[in-house]
This record gives sequence, structure tokens and C-alpha cells, in this order.
Amino acid sequence: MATNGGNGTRATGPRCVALVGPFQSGKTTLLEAILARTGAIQRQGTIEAGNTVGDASKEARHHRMSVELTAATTNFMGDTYTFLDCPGSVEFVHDMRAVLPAIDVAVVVCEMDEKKVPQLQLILRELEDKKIPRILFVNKIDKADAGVQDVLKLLQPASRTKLIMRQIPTFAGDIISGFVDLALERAFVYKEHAPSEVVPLEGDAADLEKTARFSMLETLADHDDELMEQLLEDIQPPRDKVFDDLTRELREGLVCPVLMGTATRANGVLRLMKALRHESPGIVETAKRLGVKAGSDAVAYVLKTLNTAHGGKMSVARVIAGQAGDGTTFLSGDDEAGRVAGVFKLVGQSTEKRGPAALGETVAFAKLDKAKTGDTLSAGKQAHPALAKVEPYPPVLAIAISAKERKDDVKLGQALNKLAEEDPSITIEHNAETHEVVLWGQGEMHLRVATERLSDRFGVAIERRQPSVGYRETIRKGVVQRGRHKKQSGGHGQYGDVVLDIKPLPRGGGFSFEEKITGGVVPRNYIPAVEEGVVDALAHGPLGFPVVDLTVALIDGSYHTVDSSDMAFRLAGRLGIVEALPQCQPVLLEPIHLVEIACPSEATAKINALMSGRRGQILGFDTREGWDGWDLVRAKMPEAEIGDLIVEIRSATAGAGTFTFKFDHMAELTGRTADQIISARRAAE
Ligand SMILES: Nc1nc2c(ncn2[C@@H]2O[C@H](COP(=O)(O)OP(=O)(O)OP(=O)(O)O)[C@@H](O)[C@H]2O)c(=O)[nH]1
Ligand SMILES: [Mg+2]
Repeated sequence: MATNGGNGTRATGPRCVALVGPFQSGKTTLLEAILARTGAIQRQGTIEAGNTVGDASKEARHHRMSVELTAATTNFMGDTYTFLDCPGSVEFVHDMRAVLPAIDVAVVVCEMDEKKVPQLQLILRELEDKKIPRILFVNKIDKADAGVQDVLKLLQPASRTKLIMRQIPTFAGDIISGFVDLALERAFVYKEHAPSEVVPLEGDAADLEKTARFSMLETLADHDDELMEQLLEDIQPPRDKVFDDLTRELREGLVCPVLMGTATRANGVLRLMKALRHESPGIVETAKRLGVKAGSDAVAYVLKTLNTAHGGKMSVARVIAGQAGDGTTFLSGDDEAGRVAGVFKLVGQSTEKRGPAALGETVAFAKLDKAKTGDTLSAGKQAHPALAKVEPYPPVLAIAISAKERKDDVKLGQALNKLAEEDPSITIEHNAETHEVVLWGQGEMHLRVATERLSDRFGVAIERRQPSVGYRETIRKGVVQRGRHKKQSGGHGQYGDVVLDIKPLPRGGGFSFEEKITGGVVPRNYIPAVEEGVVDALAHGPLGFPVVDLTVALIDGSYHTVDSSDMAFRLAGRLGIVEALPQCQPVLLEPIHLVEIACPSEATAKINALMSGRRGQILGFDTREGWDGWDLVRAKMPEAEIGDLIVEIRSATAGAGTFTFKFDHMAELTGRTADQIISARRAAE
């Protein structure tokens, strides 16, 4: 392992760092500060001015939030660093989850804000579970007050590993003016958009430093017996040893160091970069974590797929083994992923052609036609086993869409494919029954951005609607009904005559057809046509919905040797049903789903109330396995009420709650709600 005392100048290899954290904590601003501080850009832009490298898409600027990943590569002290600025909103979380396997370290940007702790906890959990080393960066220190000294009290509950304060703030009056680095034992004052200045460590700050440093060392000593002994014997550990421990314990995920700063002023950014340089793992450790052997043929992991404005697909990928450049042919699993035609360095939307990508570098490969986000690409003859498989969370909200103009129908289909390619947490469903194209996503904003992209990026203006609920209808009583189709027009007539015995089936019984013809009153060859006619009519019952849970028997009828035909019997079967159903006490059926909501326990009562208010039937709740302080509420709930359920769950749980649902059964629905549904259906027709 590398030993380092702080400021060596040797290269330590390319890094790939994700900036993650709760919504609006300042990740994109921090990226901007890093790029400015490391010279990748001339001036640090701001979210407010809409001129940052990240969030460059029209949708992100418009909503002033990150709606997809931004990758930017910069250089610091002789090494390349690629930062992956991830959206903080839970609705866009897939872009974060997809990159985690291949990064060296995550910088978790957070705030001293109680309301954002549940979200922070979710993100840290994900990193802990995947064993990704992580550093906490407490941002917006300019807005913090003396309470910032309670960082651990506020934030430790969000982390299962010990947080370790690397820095403590220093004050000028009530305002934080700088910090003491506890490993270096050096005091700094912040300068706006310039490196912090070293100042003497003296007075109160020196005393506070002693105490804080001791508790940092104590935490480190949990995983270092030698250090523990030194502390017990009051021996000052050498600085190199402290750095070595910080490095090792971060890399092994035993601790999570905490740094602080103000992204808008680029305060604390240089210390963060130095911590990344000296303490975070590099490609060697990351390849080991992923089980990739060094020296093999090129292996790369696809972090994100982009369709650039100037045509052409780009696969943002990190090289985990070997190297890859123009002409490299990649496999993904057993399939060809394509042949690299162009390697690019990315700084947000700006692309710069470059030579082959070396081990550990993160670049964009052009023209890998078949590569998908999350693919493990290998250049050898034998595909490398997949490094990770990140399944998107199941979608929670849907809208039905169509092209505003009929002529765009084909274009819409192509655009939807690209949309789903860029964002696998969107799914597209073609509902054959309602002829709707249904877009499923992770929330309101997610779907809104998806539709904006369809028009802005792919040039298809669309209309959106609520997707139809899968209502059905059934019958409560049976009837025997004759259906006769008879026409005498000109020469050839039409003749079909059937008697149908219609009976309800129990719920879930579906549909069955029987024939009980004796004496050939309806010839055998016409019977399938009768059934077809019955099925035709059942597609649209008297209430306007498909009819289910009934059985129809053909019990009698008559035919004509010349005028009977398949068509005539089909019409007769259909007529029989159309005339019979209104006499059978038709009743509406609505789909009921089994819903499982995961929420922090404080919110469980609210969730229960929410469910009951939406015609939900609570089945009970349990503690969520492996999730301290979380519950799992189970309920049965009508599909119509699930529509925007996620919106309310999130508002009741500070954005942390989620739910899953699956179809359970169809239930009869009567009364006012049913009447409204039926008349709405009539109006629509
Ligand atoms: N006072 C203060 N405001 C900040 C700081 N960093 C960011 N902000 C502001 O916080 C808001 C959100 O900043 P972003 O950089 O977009 O945050 P983000 O984490 O990228 O947001 P999402 O990607 O949407 O989750 C903006 O208004 C920033 O100007 C900071 O250090 N101090
Ligand atoms: Mg952002």
C-alpha cells in the first residue's frame, strides 16, 4: 500500500469518483468548483446563472436540478480524475446506481439539514451494501452556524459505518471562517475562489483540535491495535501512520471520513482533492473489488449511454483492465457490442477526441451500437463475466402518451427506444386492449422530463393522458337467449340461429365456451364461428368494458342449407350475447393490487391513514428486515387509487418511502364510484 505524508508529487493513477448525495445538496456546484479549481474551466459557473458544466441539458436548466448523469474529466497533480455528477432526486436515482460498481470512491455531498437525513441514509446504505468506499462532504458551510459542531450527532444515524471527522470548523464571530485539518494538524482560513491559506494553530482552536483529533484517532484505533496501544500509553502516533490508517480504513470501508466546505466559493475543494489523491483507492483496488484480473484483455464497464445532438451514440465507460481505443471490438456477454470508432474525453457536453483509454480511465466510446448501460464490455475472445448487474427499481408512476401529430407516430416509436436506452428506469408498455402507449417511470418529474426530452431532443411533440385502469365487467345472473341473424337481400341470403345458455362463473373464472348441440341442429363446422361471435361481443359489455367470469353454452339453434355461413353464425353468436348481457345484472369489476410500502417508522401512521383514505384495506405492518427504524406496510388497494400514490408517499416520508405493487384480484364495484366510471366511459366513447 502507498505510504503518504500528504504532498508527494508522483502520479497515483486515473480515478473515477461519483458525486452523490441528497437532492439539491450542491453536487453539481461542487463539480463546477472542482473543475474550476483544477483548471479544467476558466470560471466557476453557478446553477442560478445556468452556466455550469453539469446540468447542461435544457430540461436540467429549466428545472434547476440534475436529471441525468454528467461526466467530466480533469487533471490534478499529474493524474486524471473523472467525476460523475449524479442526480440527487430519488426519481433519477438509477443514473447513480448504475455507475457505483465501477467507481473508486463516492463523495457523498450532504448538508446539515435534518430533513435530508433519511435520503442520506438511503444513499449510504446503497454504498455500504456494495462496499464502495465513501467520503462525506458537508457542503454549504457558509450557511451553517455553530451547530455544525454537532455534525456527528446529526449525520451518524444515517451511516452504519463510523463517521470520522477529518476537519473541524473555525469561526470568526458567528461565521465559519476556516477549518483545522486534524490529520495534518494545520489550520486554514477560507479564501473565496482561491486556495485556503495556512494560519497558525493557536488559542481555542488548538485546544479544540486536540480533543477532536483524539476522537478521530480513537475511531481509527478501532481497527488498529497498535494505534490503540499508542493512544493508551499517550504516545503521539507519527503523521504517516495516521495517514496510512485513514487510507486503509477508507479503502476497506471501515470508516467514512467527513470533510466540509462551500461549493459555491470553492472552499474546502483542494483538501477534498488531496484526500482523493492520497487516500481513495485507485483502479488496482477497484479491479480487485470487481474480481477483474490485471493484465488481461480490455474490460470496460458502461456507466451511461448518450445519444448526442450531432448524431451518434456514446457509451461512457471505465476501463477496468487492459486498454481500449479506436478499432477495439467489444463483446458484451455472448453478443457483439460493436467496434469503437472514436474515443472522447468528456467535460459535460463538450467532447474532445483523444487517443486510446488506459487502464482506469473513464472516457466516451463512440459507435458501440449494441452496448447498453451496465454492460461489461470485453475485448478478448472470451467475454468477461458481468461485473455487476444493476436492475432499475420497478416503476411507480405511469402516463399514457401519443404523438400530437399522427405523422410522428413512427418517429415516436424510435424516440421512445432511444429514451429507454438512455434511461433504463423508464419502461414502455403497449397496451393492446386500450391501444395506449404507456410510459412508466419513477415519479412525476421523471416522466415530465421524459416527455420534454421526447420533444426537445428527439423532436416529437406529444400529448399525455392518465392511463386507463384495467376495469372489467361481469354478470350476476344467467339467462338463456336466442340470437338469430337473418337477411334476405337479393340472391343469397344470410342465416344463423343459436340459443345460448349464459351463466356467471366465480371470480377469476375467466371465460369458457361449451357446445351442447344434439341432432346437428347447428352443424359442427359452424360452431367455432359461434364462439368467435361470442368472444367479439364480450370484448365490450353493456357497461363499456371487457366481460369476464362467465360461461356460455350453445344449446340449440337452426340452420339453412343455402343461406348459412360462418359469418352468419358469427353474427348470430354476437347478437345473442349483446341481447343477453343487459338482462344479466352486469356489474363493474376493478383490479385490486397488493401494495407494499416501505417507510421510516415515524411515517407509518401517516401511511396507514393515507392508504385508508384511498379505499385501501390495510393488511398489517412489520418491521422491514435489515432496515433499522423502517416499517413495511401491506395493503390491498384499487388500481385506480394507486395512480399517483408515490407522490403522497414521498411527501409523507421526506422522499424516502417507496412502494411495490402486484395484481391481486378483481373486485366488484358498485355505487357512486362505479356510476362515475361507467358514465365517463360512455362519454369517452
Ligand atoms: N449557500 C450555498 N449554496 C449552495 C452551495 N452549494 C450549492 N448551493 C446551492 O444549492 C442549490 C443546489 O445546488 P446544486 O449544485 O444544483 O445541487 P445538486 O446536489 O447538484 O442538486 P441535484 O443534482 O438536483 O440533487 C443551488 O441553488 C446552489 O447554488 C454552497 O456551498 N453554499
Ligand atoms: Mg446536481
